[in-house]
Amino acid sequence: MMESALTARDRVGVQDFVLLENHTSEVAFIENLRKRFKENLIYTYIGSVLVSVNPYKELEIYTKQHMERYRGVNFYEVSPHIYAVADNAYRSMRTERRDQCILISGESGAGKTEASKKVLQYYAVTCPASEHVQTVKDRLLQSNPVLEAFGNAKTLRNDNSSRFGKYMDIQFDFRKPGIIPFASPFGCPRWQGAPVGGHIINYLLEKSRVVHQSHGERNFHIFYQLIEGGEEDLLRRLGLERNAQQYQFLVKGNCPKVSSINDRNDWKIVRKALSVIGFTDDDVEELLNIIASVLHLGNVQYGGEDSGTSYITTETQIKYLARLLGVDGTVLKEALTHKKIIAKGEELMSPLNQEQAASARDALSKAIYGRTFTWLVNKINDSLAFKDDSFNSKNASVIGLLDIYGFEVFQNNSFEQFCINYCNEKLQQLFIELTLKSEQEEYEAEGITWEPVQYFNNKIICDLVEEKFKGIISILDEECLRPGDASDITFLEKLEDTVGGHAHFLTHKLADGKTRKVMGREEFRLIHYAGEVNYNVNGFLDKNNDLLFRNLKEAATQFKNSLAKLMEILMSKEPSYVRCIKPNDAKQAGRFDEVLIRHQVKYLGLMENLRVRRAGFAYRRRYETFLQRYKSLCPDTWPNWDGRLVDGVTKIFIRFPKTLFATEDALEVRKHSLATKLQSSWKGYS
Ligand code: AOV
Ligand code: MG
Repeated sequence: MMESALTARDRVGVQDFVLLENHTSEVAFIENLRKRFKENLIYTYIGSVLVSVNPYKELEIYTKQHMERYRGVNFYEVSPHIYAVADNAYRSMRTERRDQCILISGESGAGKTEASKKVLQYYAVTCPASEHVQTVKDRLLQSNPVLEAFGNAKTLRNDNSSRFGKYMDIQFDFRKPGIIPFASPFGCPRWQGAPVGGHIINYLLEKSRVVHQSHGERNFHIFYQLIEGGEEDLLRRLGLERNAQQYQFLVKGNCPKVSSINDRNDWKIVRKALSVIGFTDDDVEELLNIIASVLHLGNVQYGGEDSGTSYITTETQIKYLARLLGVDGTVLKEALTHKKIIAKGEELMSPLNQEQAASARDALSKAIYGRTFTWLVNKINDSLAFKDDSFNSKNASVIGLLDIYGFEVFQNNSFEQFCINYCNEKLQQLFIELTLKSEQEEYEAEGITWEPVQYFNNKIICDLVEEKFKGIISILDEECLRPGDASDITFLEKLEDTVGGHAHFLTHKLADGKTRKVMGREEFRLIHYAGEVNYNVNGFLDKNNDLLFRNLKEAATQFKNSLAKLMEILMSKEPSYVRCIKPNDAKQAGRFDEVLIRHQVKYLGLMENLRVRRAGFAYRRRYETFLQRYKSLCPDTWPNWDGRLVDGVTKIFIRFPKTLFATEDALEVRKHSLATKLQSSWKGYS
């Protein structure tokens, strides 16, 4: 029996929150999400923003047939999907030649990385291709397993957690043809709009994971993949045993195996991906030498003399290290037990005590791994670069894909979480700037009647972290550069003095001089847009120094600057948003934890987003742009125009997408009939 439209809606909810009857009710919003989640409908729109709930199970919605269904079809005509977002961005880029970006946000484990992979797969399958393009598509796709092997790890929040931020530009070819191909006198040449290259920018890899993992977490996947999957003779050459428990750097979290991860299989995938990307056997050997060296370094042990000097007790490790790194064993031993100092203009080697030597070893391991990761990204970029003299920024358009590490809170949060969460604040700020704030400002500027929507602007938190001279990062830099008794604790004291009264900052000290018992003495708390996090300042100075030294000239941290640059890149493009929601903390399919979800709906600003969207306009373009595209329709269309359309000062606003689709369809029909007419006249001619 046919289900009536009403009962179907009852069962599966509405596919765009804009259609909710009670659009101001959070209860109705969550109920709609729940209904859809239950039916495995994980995607729902708020206008053009895609809300996605992690299903924690494989769904049959990513097949080639699904991709075809979304190809070239208007956004609202098919059910919501990440492919629709991808296709829409692609078509906007193609028709308007405007750079796009797809911003994927949500907390750790919400499904950002998976979503970004789906977008890439969609382009790889549906975009035009030639032989060269196929290679690029393969390389773009294969860069994922490689970067994930070296940059992702199991955390308590996510078994495949990104421990670096990634922004990837996919470059599309829009060179004008020398001669228009005979076969398509009016369409584009075949290669137009084909992906021909790519470029990746990586942000702040969590290097501390190389030497330490919290309980229940692992080091980066690659170590386990190599040990589990590496061929016998390879392991022999690298001096490794097939047992992760043997390696100090792999046992800290007491979690060598993860049920959702097959390291041996993943090794094969990564090994193949490296070849596709263009790594030679020598490159791979070099890379693995370094990975093995890090493991050997972790097993270097020290003994201590009464005099306070240290010596190495593990000769075997030194033997392997010397061979793998191609350095002399004696030099290496000295480097691992001494530091270079300059006294009276002369370079001297000063001995380190046991503890200092162990931290020097750890610092070296982190540095080696960090540089290897940068080298890897550079190699991948080399292989993705489209090297053709006639190709330049004028005849290329790009779609940028942003997949960062999500907001995270652990029992113990350190400098890494501080950076990760700051990064998420910035992304949220961008969302606010570009959707809630600018959308409303635009209506105002265009003189359109408008009831303002209130929202929480997290700029206040961004400022607290990044403001010049009095922001947390500035204070941290200052302490790092201050000679003398600077320590993590003096940093905390400075914070108390400078930002102590800020509404989003707390320490154990209460204003009346009493102590806040629930907070440790080495902690500060930030009230982030997404929740409260206590950060332990232990190690903040050292970890920040690690970033600073490369960049002393600039006197602000590299991370802050690189994020500011990223924001600039994103602001210059037309954004599409994917807002990912994590349904439960147990990583389980079918569990809809309402409290957790409500919290995310709140802090992601989805209700405000919906309110602005409800009252807003789906489409707006400058008059010239609109006219340029649709002028051929004028005589036929204007008399039949039925959509709601509002005049602004410089732009045209269309409230309902349906109107635009009708216009687009009319344009297609017109193009088609013109083409048919001309083709028949060609035929007649020949
Ligand atoms: P994240 O990128 O948002 O977290 P992921 O994209 O890695 O989260 O997703 C976490 C896990 O959820 C994946 O490994 C999958 O098992 C599952 N998952 C996510 N999306 C889907 C989907 N569409 N279909 C099926 N399973 C999915 V982090 O990187 O930790 O912030 O830093
Ligand atoms: Mg991720």
